[in-house]
Amino acid sequence: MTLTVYGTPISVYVRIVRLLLEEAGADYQLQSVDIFGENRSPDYLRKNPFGKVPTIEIDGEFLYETAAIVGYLDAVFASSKFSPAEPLQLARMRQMMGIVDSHLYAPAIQSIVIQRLIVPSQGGQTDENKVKDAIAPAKTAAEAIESLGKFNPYLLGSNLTIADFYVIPVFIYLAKTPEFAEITSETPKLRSWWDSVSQHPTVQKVCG
Ligand SMILES: N[C@@H](CCC(=O)N[C@@H](CS)C(=O)NCC(=O)O)C(=O)O
Repeated sequence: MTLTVYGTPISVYVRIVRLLLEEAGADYQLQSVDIFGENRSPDYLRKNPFGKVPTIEIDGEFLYETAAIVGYLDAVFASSKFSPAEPLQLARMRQMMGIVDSHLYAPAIQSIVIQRLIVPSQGGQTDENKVKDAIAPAKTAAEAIESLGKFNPYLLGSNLTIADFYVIPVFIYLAKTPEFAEITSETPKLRSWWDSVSQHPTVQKVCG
């Protein structure tokens, strides 16, 4: 079985997939596709018509959308050990993935991280209004995850799950911004989860 992950190692969603693959000890290659134009090339759009990374190729089949990718890879490479067997906890995992997709990624990454870290690094000026407006929705998402989680020691209990893989790459970037303190001010369990998982060797390897 030959597995290729197309994308850039700086992408949150590529990191979600790679965290699972590294934890599973799976053999794969990362084929660079940047998000500054290469992802809109005709060649890449044939693999993923939305121009998003990641896409994976497995024995000639292409698969995109991270939730579908990680579900597939977990089954094939890890005997589904990163998905809870108990139905409600499985639903909680998918709920957290949905919260990241629909309520955390946009304010945390597309607004706060882009404005605080990327724009200034390219000589631009942070749009403070964009940052300010993004704090409340990101805080709501963090508080929702806190209220749904078990935190002993991972989000859904004693085993790492795909829910952890979804939140970690967002927090890696968000924790570098001053807004992280406010966003997590009411989520002490999420903060101590973060203090612990951020030191994990796989997290350092994939997201460091
Ligand atoms: N729904 C997609 C989202 C993936 C996504 O947003 N990837 C970002 C990088 S983290 C991307 O490709 N951005 C490039 C662009 O939007 O042009 C998934 O779950 O895979």
